[in-house]
Amino acid sequence: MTNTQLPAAARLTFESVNMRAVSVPLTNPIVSNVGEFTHWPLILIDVHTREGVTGHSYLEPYVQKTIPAITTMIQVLADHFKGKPLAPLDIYGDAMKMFHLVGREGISLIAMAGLDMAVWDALARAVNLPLVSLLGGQPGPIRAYNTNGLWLLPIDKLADQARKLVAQGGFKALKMRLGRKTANDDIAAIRTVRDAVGDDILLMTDFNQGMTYGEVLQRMHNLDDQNLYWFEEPITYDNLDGCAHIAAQIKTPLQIGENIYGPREFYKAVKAGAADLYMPDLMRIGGVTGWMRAAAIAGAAGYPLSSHLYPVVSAHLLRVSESADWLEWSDWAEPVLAEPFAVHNGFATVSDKPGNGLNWNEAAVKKFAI
Ligand code: SMN
Ligand code: MG
Repeated sequence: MTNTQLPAAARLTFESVNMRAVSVPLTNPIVSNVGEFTHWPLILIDVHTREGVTGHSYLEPYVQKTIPAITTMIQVLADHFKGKPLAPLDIYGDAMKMFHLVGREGISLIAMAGLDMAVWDALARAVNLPLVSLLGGQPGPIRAYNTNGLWLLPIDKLADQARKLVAQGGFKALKMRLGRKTANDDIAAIRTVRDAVGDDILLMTDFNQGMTYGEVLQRMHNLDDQNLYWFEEPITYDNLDGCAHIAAQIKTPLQIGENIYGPREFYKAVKAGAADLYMPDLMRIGGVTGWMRAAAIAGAAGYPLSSHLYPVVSAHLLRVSESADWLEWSDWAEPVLAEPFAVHNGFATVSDKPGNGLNWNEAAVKKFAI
């Protein structure tokens, strides 16, 4: 079917992209094995169509200095797709063909993901459906854990923060960061959080790739009886064999995925038996298109699938993922969003509004512009 044979509402043509960078302050600054951040940079992306519908997305580039490299790549793609049908799978395929000469991962895929999410948003808005419905599912709840704090802080700061994090949305699960100097320091941190919120709150834990394989073998066995819900990224993300060995030796489920670039790398991780649980990040897995392909692999292989950051858009995708598990809820982008994405009783809810749920608070975008 050519573009002109489609019903009018779905017949969209790529016109241009508009990008704005902002940096928003974090309520609980990040202190982790991947860096310390007091502010969180975001690239806000608007894809304009010739027919007048606009799609929104954002990227979280972590390192502010990399923003020009990412926006340059997005502009390269936008120039290439100008005047072409707004067909996300064709756009993705075409972009991957272009990228095989410079590498399909890293900034190439990050740029593609940013564009892809906005393209899908424009399509959903054009047909007046929430993204989840366009993808064949329905709006509704998804269970969420709070990731907004419990960084590698002094242990006496953890109890108060843990109680506040639970109260932020009636959460039944929190993520805390581990990988302190010694196993005993980690155990003291876990005890402090448990004493503060009780044993019924599930505790996800994240090492942010902070340990060597040798250190992990010792540390994980020490922590294996702490009733933790998962161990996330104990070692460098691309050591799939190392992850597989660790997963085979510990009782606590091993979680990875936020640093997997695209469905092909996702498939390699699954084939290597690198983890028990997976949590793709929309920016690195390749946007909506990349997510749907990775979700099919996880579903077929029987691995639970959670999300990493991007809660608003990820919630739509979890609702259509066969093995959907947990939404990682962060409020870091909220200062520039028109509507808050609240959690009640531990559940976030995908609404029936058209699109992926992202609209900008223009006054805030101005205020936080960089
Ligand atoms: C994380 C996310 C963003 C910044 C630092 C660390 C973490 C997570 O890996 O899974 O939330
Ligand atoms: Mg993580």
